[in-house]
Amino acid sequence: MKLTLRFLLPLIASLGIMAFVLVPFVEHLMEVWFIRDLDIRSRLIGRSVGAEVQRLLSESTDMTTTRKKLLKILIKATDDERLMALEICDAEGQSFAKTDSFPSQINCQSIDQNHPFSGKVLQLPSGSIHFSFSPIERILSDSEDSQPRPLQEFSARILTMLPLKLLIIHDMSFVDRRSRDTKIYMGLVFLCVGLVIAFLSLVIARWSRTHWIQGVQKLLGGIRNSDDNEPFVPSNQDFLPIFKDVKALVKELEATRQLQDESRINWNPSTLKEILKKQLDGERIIVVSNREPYIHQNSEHGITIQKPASGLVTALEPILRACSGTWVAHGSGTADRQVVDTNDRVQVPPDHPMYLIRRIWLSKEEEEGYYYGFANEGLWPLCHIAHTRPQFRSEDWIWYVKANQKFSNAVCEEATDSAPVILVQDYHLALAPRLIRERLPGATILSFWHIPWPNAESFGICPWKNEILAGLLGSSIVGFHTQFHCNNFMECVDRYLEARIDRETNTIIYKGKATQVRAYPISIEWPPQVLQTLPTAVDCRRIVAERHGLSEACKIIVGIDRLDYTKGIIERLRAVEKFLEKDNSWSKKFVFIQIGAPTRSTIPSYRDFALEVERTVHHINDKYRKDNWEPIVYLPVHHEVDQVYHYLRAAELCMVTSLHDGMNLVAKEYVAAHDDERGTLLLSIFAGASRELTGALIVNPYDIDQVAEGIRAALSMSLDEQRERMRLMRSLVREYNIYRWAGRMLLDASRIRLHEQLRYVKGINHDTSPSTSEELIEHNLGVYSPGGILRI
Ligand code: GDG
Repeated sequence: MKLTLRFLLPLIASLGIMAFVLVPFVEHLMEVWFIRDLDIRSRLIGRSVGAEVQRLLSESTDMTTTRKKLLKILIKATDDERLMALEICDAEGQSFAKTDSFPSQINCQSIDQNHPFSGKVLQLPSGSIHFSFSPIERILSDSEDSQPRPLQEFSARILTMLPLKLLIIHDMSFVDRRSRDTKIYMGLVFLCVGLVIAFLSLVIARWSRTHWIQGVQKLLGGIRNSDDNEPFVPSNQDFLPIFKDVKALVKELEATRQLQDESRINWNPSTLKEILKKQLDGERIIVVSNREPYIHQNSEHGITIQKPASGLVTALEPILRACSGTWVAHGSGTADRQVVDTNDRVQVPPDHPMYLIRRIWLSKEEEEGYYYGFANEGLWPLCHIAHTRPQFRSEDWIWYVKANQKFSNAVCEEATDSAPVILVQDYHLALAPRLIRERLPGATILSFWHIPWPNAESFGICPWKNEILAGLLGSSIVGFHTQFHCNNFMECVDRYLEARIDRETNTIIYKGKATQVRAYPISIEWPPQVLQTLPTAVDCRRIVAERHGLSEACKIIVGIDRLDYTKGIIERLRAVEKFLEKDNSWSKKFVFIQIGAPTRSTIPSYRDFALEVERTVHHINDKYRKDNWEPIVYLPVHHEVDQVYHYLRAAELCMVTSLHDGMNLVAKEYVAAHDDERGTLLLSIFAGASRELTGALIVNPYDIDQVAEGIRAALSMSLDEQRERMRLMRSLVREYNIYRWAGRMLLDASRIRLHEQLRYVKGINHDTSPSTSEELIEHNLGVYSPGGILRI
């Protein structure tokens, strides 16, 4: 119905307007024609009546008889339907003879002497009339072709009257009638033509619409069912102009739907692979980090492979195994150079290769300045605010810049196309996103900052704060573990850079490029691969107890960390001391095993810290040693992953007391290790994990009494309560696993890519900074809002 009206109304309106303009025009034209006709007619009448009048005059001598005869001629002539009246005037303008019907408003004086025959139209009360005159000058003989008679043969009176004039009045009421009829006919013609055109247009429109709908349906179906191997090309050329737009939109909608289904997705390696393949048009990703996932070391047994103690490696390695690709990292092992190919690449995992490591070689000076210096003596304490003073040296900064350049170059070399997906990891590579962006403008760069981000005042200490911020803003997305860190980052950008910040969508526009700032709480793989070959919790407990000579009743507490001053190891030891101090009846009934994986040991603050830990352990053990029982077992050596899990699985309590920690994966690993649903987690409120693992006993590590009380509560906790807490935490880690972490980032990245494609299709200039709110929204298109609504 709407379609019909859409066609009918404009047609009727335009035809109405045409009729309104054309009818008066046609009317005028017809009037002109009629007047011309009447002029010609008047001339003919003038001639024929004039001839008769002349003949009569030529024969007559008597005035009265002549007048009577003349009148007869006039009356006979007006017998015509349209000829209304006639009058003969003499040379002096006196009426000589006229018919009765001659209108009183006109007389012999009304004649325009100069224009005989050209009629005038006059409006009289009785209707319109056509008025003209014809001169009767010549005196003819009997026959038409004979010579005029000499004037002296006529009576003197008649001679004085010459030349006579014949006034001719035509009735024009028939013109009005015709005009009225014309109007009606024209109206009817317009109506009929209008109806015919409307009908035809409607039929054509309906046919075109059906044709288009079928075409678009085919297009959508074709795009949806196509894949990379069989790309869809529309057969109908009509759809080529919108093909790209529709393709991009279909993908965008699919991505949105996928996102809305995110909560229902069972996140595992295949879902991640699927996302990469379907949403990002590829299966390979490039990860770049300082730390490598496999370190080849020379040992007395030949070349051995070590998995480093690193949260970043723990998190990222399953992603690379799932997706394949290349991991660009510093080759830090003593045998690393021996195992790479000519392109510095090696396939890993060694027993079942799934992806490549591309190794970067750093000189001693580079490593000192970039890694130990700027990254770990500067940025690490700066971001952790753990009361260790950051050291910023300009020599270190220069090495940091050079090393970032080196890593970025390698990334660009590893890219197989112009728009790769690149995951830049951590604070060692803050400048890399911008350096990569300069060489690969089409890349999707996801940077993840694994450690906390401080507030603007604290960050302001860094002499190169602007460079660090600008470097990170080369990314498409910058991720942190918590929204709190995102806010701090945006606050810093606001304070130190000239950038536009849209807080509603957490987007920063810097130098014309949009960077989204999002919270992606990191996690671990579920279930951890290592558990497949791990003994049961009971067996692990037995093995650990045997190894350390513990009785069956002795409860095991573990702490597993890199030997880092941010992990709160000293505070943890003091809490154990306090626990015993408060209630010595626990003596010999528990043991606290602390694994301290050596880390950054060339840095003085780390060396001092390791010594302090050792001293504290000795002090407490000396204080509470009983028989051959010591409350603390300190293992300051690197352990293999399965060994780490043996301890986690064996423990009744795991202590994570970080003074400040981005997330802390040990807490999640402890939960994952306990499929027996036993055990308790004591967790620092300053670790990002405390936001998620609400089943843990949350403590302030600076409050030693509180932590000691936490130990007591955990060791006395009923099995039911342990189970309840553990179930809660396990379901969370299961659902929010590392595949979900990466998947969410990749989905966001895919939306950004689609958005970029749409902007490209729409012809929006990429290099201009959005200045209006509409442009800002354009930039933000593709941002997922928590309600699952895509902003377009
Ligand atoms: C950063 C952030 C964030 C420990 N000792 C050994 C060993 N480990 C493993 C653990 C765990 C990992 O190292 C440590 O992870 P964390 O998360 O505790 O911490 P960071 O290394 O500081 O990592 C942190 C993380 O990045 C991820 O984003 O959570 O906040 O600081 O997996 O099991 N592994 C081996 N031997 C050991 O002796 N093999």
